[in-house]
Amino acid sequence: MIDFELLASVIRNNDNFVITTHVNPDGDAIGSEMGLYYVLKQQNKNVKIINHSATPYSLQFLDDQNVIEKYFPVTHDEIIKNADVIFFLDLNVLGRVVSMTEVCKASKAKKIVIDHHLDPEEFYDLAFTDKRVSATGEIIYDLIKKTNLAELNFEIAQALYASIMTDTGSFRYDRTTPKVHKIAAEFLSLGVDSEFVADQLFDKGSLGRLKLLGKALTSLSLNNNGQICSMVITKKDLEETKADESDIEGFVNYTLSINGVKIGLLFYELAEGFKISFRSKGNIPVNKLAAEFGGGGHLNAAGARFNGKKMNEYLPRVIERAEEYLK
Ligand SMILES: [Mn+2]
Repeated sequence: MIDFELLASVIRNNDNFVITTHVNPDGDAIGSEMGLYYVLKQQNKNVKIINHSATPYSLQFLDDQNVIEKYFPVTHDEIIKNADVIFFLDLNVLGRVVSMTEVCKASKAKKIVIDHHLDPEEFYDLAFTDKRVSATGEIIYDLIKKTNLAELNFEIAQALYASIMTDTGSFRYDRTTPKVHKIAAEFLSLGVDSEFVADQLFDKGSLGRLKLLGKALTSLSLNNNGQICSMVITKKDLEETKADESDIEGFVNYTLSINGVKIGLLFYELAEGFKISFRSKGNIPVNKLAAEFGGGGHLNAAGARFNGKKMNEYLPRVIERAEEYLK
């Protein structure tokens, strides 16, 4: 159980806050950051949101006043070093802040994780985590409800609605609990426009993104009697379609949309090395499969990065290991 009073007292008793999240932020990352930002602002705190990655176009509607800053050492290192508290949202491994890792380590700030992934790495002073909740945004909602830190207003509701909508796959995945729907109902009653948010989140793609999706879908192949589906995206695919890494968000879900598939794998080449996204149905623990390759994540959604490695050499081995999890 999360001790919300402890979290609230940390907020009340400090003045200078930095909020950050993981590389390639998704709707939960940006939504929970904005939600927490508004909570802290209602307490009249000094708050900076500083991220390794720029905010993807599809999430910029959550930050219409441009408060999120992309990390730039000259501008931000002193702020990060001298903050009282750094909040790490929606991540369980410090390395997920990539270029900000070292300055965060060197900071005198209290390091606080708010997250819903499994098995957090111990880099923090305090962690407020619950792997049963749908999204980090749901924890921010509970913080508001269980303490009197902030009033739930439209801005917060819209940010947290985007969090939950993203991380539940639009209210489809297993942690779409009755509570999640009650929270969503409350957000709608505060004026959140479900059609607008869905349009922003899902219908703001580029032509390049769809062309890349075309190539990715053409690459699909099945193994293990149709129970494992893999998708491959090469550097060349990205170049030819003029898409970028953030466009790949969500592609992996197509692997699970085929009848009979229990494990979906997306292999994609980076400038240096490659990355795999793992997805599964039911109780197949792809976070354990990912961990075999130095990655991690949730039971049904995980990832691993391979720096300086060749994708083609790993592909058959990963599929072979995945087969073990179907036995
Ligand atoms: Mn999340």
